[in-house]
Amino acid sequence: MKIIYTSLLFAATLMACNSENSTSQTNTADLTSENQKIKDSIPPVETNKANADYEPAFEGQTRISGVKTTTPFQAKVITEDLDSPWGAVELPDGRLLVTEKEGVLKIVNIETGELSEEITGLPEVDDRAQGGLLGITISPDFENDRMVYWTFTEEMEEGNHTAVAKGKLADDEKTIENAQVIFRTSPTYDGKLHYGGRILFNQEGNLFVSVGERSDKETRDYAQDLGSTLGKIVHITTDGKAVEGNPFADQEGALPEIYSYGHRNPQGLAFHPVTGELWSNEFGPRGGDELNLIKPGNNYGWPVITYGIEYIGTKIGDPVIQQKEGMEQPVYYWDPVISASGMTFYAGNNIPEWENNLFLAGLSSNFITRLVIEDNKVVGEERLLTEEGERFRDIIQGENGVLYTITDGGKLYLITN
Ligand SMILES: [Ca+2]
Repeated sequence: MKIIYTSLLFAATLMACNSENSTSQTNTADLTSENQKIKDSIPPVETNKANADYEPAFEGQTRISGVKTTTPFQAKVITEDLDSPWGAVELPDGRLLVTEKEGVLKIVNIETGELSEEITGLPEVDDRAQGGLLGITISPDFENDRMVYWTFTEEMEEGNHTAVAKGKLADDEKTIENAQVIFRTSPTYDGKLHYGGRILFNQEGNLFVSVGERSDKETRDYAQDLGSTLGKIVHITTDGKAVEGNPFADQEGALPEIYSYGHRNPQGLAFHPVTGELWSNEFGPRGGDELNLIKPGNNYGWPVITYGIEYIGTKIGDPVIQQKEGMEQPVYYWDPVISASGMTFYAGNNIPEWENNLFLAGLSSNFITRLVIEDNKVVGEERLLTEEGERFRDIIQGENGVLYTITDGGKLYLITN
């Protein structure tokens, strides 16, 4: 009886296989799902135990299948002489303008690896702990106006805050002329952590700036307070004014510069090359780093909902919840954290396999995370440059299709095929 049953089962399985084979040879949809299966066969890159026992809100929100780059590529060290570089932007001639945390701005010649002298004329920065000279970008019309925009920690009598400044790079490239602070986040607070600090132009010529909530328990709730710009992504003009049409412009008691809120320490900002949508990553608590798709007026939940726990091990929130109506779920989260700072989408031609993938520079994780994103969902994750042992601080794409990444240890890498 048992033998007959097994044979029947075998025959049935054989038939099922045959019918599957016959359709998959002619049906492209099946071929796509075959490719998907191959992709799925790589286990998730994260194998360490999670800090929290929380369930994701949807399948694939964390620990997605691994992917592996098949195109050969190289990571070449251009210089190792930078001093705690924090942000980088490419100039029209291919050189990089780089901030150093202690308050120094320099130009790196990619061909020779040579660093310029310090560019003077920037306001003083408070570079204690996580503060300093932070993110940088240039005017979309830089070739004509030579304008540079940056964020930094500005010291005041009662504490400090993240500020945005602008100035003109002199023709001799030795100074920033007429540097002026155009925007100050509020309130000022006497602390040394969570400044956010990335800055990015959109196509309309306005700025997005990521701002942290200053970390301490007494400042955390500002992330939910529309009367403060802490724990926010702000959207301002090149004069530091609220962009017309910002989501809270007409709401009484709300600051008009706010674009999205409920953030902890958001840093990476990048526009998707195809959809044009704004994405951000933020440092979460222990086990709660997030990737978010940023939409105007949305609440990203901190400190009400989170997938992480306190660094001392206690749970966060009263009640302890990970989902709430009216609060956005992260597209993806990491537990344990990857502590990513800068990020960029790849829209170059050098490595077609990477087209529209997201690259995040990881600090304590010591690697670059590559995410494959389809229909606003993460479908694959890879870790790159793991053997370098560096704290990766920022990653940008050059016009010529290469990636550049800078490290706390002072290195600048060029990544290409
Ligand atoms: Ca969140």
